[in-house]
Amino acid sequence: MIPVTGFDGAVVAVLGLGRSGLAAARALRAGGAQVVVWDDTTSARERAEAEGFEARVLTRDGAFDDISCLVTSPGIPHLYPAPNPVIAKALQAGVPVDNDIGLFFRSLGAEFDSYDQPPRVVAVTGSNGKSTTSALIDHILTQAGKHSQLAGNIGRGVLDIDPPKEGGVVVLELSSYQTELARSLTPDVAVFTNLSPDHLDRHNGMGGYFAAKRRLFAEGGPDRCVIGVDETEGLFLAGQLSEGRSDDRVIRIATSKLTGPGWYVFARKGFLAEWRKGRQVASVDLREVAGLPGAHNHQNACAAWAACRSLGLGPREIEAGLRSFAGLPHRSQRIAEAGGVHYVNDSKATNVDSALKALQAFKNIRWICGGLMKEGGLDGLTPGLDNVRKAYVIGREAETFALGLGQVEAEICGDMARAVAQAVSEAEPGDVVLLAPAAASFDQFDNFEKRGEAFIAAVEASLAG
Ligand code: UMA
Repeated sequence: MIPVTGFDGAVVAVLGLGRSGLAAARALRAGGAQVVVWDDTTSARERAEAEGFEARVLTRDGAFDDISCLVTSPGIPHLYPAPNPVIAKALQAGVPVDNDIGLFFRSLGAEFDSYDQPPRVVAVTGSNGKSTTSALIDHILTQAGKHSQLAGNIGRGVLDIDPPKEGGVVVLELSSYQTELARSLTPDVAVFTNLSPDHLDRHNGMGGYFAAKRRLFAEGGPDRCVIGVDETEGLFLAGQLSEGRSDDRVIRIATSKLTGPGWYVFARKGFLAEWRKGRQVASVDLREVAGLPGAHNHQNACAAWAACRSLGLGPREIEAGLRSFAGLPHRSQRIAEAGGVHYVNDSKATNVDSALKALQAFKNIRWICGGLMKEGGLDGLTPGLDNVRKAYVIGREAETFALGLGQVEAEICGDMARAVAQAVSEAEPGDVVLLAPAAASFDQFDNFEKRGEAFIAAVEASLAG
């Protein structure tokens, strides 16, 4: 745990007692604050009360009279579509609103000033690939013998980590919810992977969403900025941050060739290349890297490469880390190979955009898809459908889903066990049985993780039988 500094003796309120909130409450208490808490769910409040925290109804009149700061959780709206009533109350009372990320950065500064080699923080944001990129950076650093810790949107509250060691690195995955609110945001290296529409209700549209992510690169911000320039927003951001055409502050990354005097890492036709001041510095064949299949993962590899170079690692060290990366569960996760057939779990592909990337990453696909359909229809999948041999459709809306797949042969299977059994029985050597649903899981599963686990269990059962 990282004790939060600056609130010794002050009353601080924590709203939301999930992974980030509870860790924040503990870290504030460790730093000497008097913590009062609230969560709209009774069981969450009771869990905190059992740890000795005082629950306070923060919407009642005068609730904020003695409070110095409100610390809130990312899942709780703080501005759009409308602030949560507790946050509205704090804003009306003129009480500063912060989150665990802001507390982390302010505490890190004070706590570790005495180190000869202060810890360095890498923060990764963007619409897609931030979990894989963050986990990959952490893996490469660990393999290279550095003390690295991974936290943030990836599932671990940032204040929950151990105090960083001398020369250690903290890798943070940050969502737009987190970057929009944090009052202190000072990473040493900041990464912007890419931008596509997401969470628009929470940011009042695309402009608000981009603005939330850009806070990571505020004036006087990171020493090194790694920016994906495949989209206009990334190009614009890189232009704003760079100090000249051949500067060292910005490393541009892309899925097409970049030329010029600057610092670039790009992946094209399966090869990663690093160029600096007009000369190629390194090149790696990513087609042999099993844990990172597909162009979207090659972009993640570029981002991780650039971040690790910024921390002083050499090309050979980074390449070794890429090769030994196993991938994250439920994201292009290779789970089995039998009789020349590969089995891949991409349950995280909950929308058309990410499912398309999975379809473009493989050939001869026996595709398990369907679930709770999202707005916008399935037309966006068209560029990937040539790689599909047959679709095995699951979910309560399987028939509607199958109708949206055009010319692709589709069988309505209904549930996961049946879809997998059918795909296994029909697969031929060279095929890939791929779960990439292009839909949410909630019609049949609690979440995408449970759906992925059901796929793995069904594959194991079918192969054993
Ligand atoms: N709550 C209220 N009132 C509300 C809403 C929620 O009291 O109106 C309470 C809930 O009862 C619950 C708590 O708030 O007890 C949940 O807070 P939360 O939703 O912020 O969840 P945490 O457990 O704190 O997890 C958060 C991130 N969640 C979200 O951003 C929604 C986790 O990212 C993150 O891993 C974790 O902090 C640690 O940093 C998850 C996520 O879905 C993976 N992220 C989104 C995404 O990736 O798309 C942004």
